Amino acid sequence: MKIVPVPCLEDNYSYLIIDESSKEAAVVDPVEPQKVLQAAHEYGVHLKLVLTTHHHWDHAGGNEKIKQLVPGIEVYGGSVDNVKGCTHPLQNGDRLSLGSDLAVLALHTPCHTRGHISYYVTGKEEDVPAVFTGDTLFVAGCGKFFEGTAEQMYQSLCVTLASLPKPTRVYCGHEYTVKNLQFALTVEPDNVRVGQKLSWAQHQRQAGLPTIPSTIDEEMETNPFMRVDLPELQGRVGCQSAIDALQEIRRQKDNWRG
Ligand code: GBP
Ligand code: ZN
Repeated sequence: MKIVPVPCLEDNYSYLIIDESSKEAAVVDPVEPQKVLQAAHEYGVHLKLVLTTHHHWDHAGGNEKIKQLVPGIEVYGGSVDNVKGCTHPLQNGDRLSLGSDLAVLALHTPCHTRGHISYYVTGKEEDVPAVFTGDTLFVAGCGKFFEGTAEQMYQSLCVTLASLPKPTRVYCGHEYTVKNLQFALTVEPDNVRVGQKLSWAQHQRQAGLPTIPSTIDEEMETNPFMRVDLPELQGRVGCQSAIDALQEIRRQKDNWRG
């Protein structure tokens, strides 16, 4: 399995997921189809599937165009999300295969949007699994609660995604890492790993490099939204439950001007 990030728009990421044996590829959120086709050409791969994380235009807005450019491409998206150009609506737990070695599992991770899907991809025995989390889980952050509740985001982040194997690589929908870690330090000023990751992320960005992938393990250690089960963190934001703490941290982030 090979993953190629394709930066798009201001701070979005599309991704090519390549099955190296067959040279078949899937693309996550191809908002600028030309850039994705260019990358597919460079790697000599054939695009078979579009995996849409959610209906927002900066993720699904390229679907109609890529269908014109790649006849026969299959477009997947959450069945309750009204994804533009969707040909194959997905439910939680649906499985797809890509080429000879890759398997894709659809995980319903609602709250940012009602039908948001994260895609968990596994390959050959030696491949580390990957999850494409769209605008549900960002590196050190999470998406705004546009179409759901703190209960749903808790389920999506702290149950569904947190249950994946710890080494799973996390590929998210936007490059928000530096701001997210600066905010994370306001919640947990003594979290050494947050401070260390912030200076690493600043160096990456100054060098024009991405800060993805993260891992599920790293997110459990540094992402305040995934740490709401910790009583210390609940205490710091004046809450007595994980869901109240998640709601409160989201409220603080919505009002935070870093
Ligand atoms: C920033 O920090 O860079 N520009 C600001 C915030 C995802 S994109 C931008 C923002 O609000 N981003 C959204 C988010 O969830 N951020 C998490 C956070 O700030 O902590 N979007 O483009 C957003 O989902 C969109 C598109 C939204 C269509 C609604 C519709 Br309808
Ligand atoms: Zn979004």
